[in-house]
Amino acid sequence: ATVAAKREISSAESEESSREAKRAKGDDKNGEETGNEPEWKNILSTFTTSSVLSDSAREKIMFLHGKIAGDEAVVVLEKTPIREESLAELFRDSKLRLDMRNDIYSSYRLQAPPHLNEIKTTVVCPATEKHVKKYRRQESFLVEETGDDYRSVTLPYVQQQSLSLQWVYNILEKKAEAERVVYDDPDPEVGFVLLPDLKWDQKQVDDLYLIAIARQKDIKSLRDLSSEHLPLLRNIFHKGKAAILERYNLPASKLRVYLHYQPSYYHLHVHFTKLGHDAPGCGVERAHLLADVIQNLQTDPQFYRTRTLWFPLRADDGLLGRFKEAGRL
Ligand code: GTA
Repeated sequence: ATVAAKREISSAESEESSREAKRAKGDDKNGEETGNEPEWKNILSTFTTSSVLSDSAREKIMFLHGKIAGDEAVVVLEKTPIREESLAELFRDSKLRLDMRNDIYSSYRLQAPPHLNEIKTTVVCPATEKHVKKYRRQESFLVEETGDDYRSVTLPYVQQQSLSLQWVYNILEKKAEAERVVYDDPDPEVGFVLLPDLKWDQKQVDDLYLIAIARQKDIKSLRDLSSEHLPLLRNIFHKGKAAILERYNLPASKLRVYLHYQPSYYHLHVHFTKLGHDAPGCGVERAHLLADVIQNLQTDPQFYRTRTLWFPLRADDGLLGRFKEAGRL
């Protein structure tokens, strides 16, 4: 992991230095997209918190609902892991205050330099009610969905109520995150874009999280897959793993490659996370290994259109209400 982590840091550093060079030349893509260069600008200075949607002291994360300049917003604050490469600087440049000492034991408060003490912050604004619900701590229920349930209950709900896919189209059309893309296969049938997931700060390979977004726009989820999509799925699987090995020096044996069912966003995408990193949504009730998906479609071309699938839904998820109304719960 250390070698891989170093590789990641050095690749992040080289990306940063090439961005610096581009900024200097005035052709930084991100700068072009926004009309400004990325800068320290506190759009959260006017954030007013209306509620804590959920939090975890162990995971050091907090999900907040509130408003930014009158718009509904969800803000996720997450303390970042301590990085091995910054230890020397951390010990050298921090302030240390003794809390207590007893025999050979002592405890301290360490005040790190601000740049070693950043909080990864995700902002959704304007946020819809669906975003707010997604991040609120909720009891979940396991739902059993037959192929017929999908067509009569789930599909009509998904067609009416899905979250916007604008961010996906922005990535595919290089209107956003273009400088973050790790691999791009432009083929309209089997092509995809592989890039770091919103949840990954790219600071260390230990919590690596990338997503591969299919270029085909008409595949909503696992349920739409049939054997005709095998070339696309195999392409994502093989080229995605190769690109991660090349960029992060992480072999396929260290990767968990899967699809979510139900996903939050109904455009086919595949999650690549590091084995051992407990990524949200990687449990058996939601994650379907891409290797299994490929095998199942090889055995039965209509596997995912006909089989019963199980998945968890939160108590206030509208889809759960539809399953109840249909007498399926
Ligand atoms: N690069 O703009 C984006 C972007 N968006 C909007 C979403 N993603 C993006 N990636 C890029 N740019 O992994 C990523 C998401 C997710 C994937 C969509 O696309 O980060 P999915 O359709 O299967 O939906 O995947 P999923 O996994 O439910 O989405 P999401 O948003 O990650 O929600 C998962 C749940 O994890 C949330 O309900 C939340 O409560 C929980 N969670 C736990 N930890 C975190 C965290 N650190 N940050 C955010 N959510 C977290």
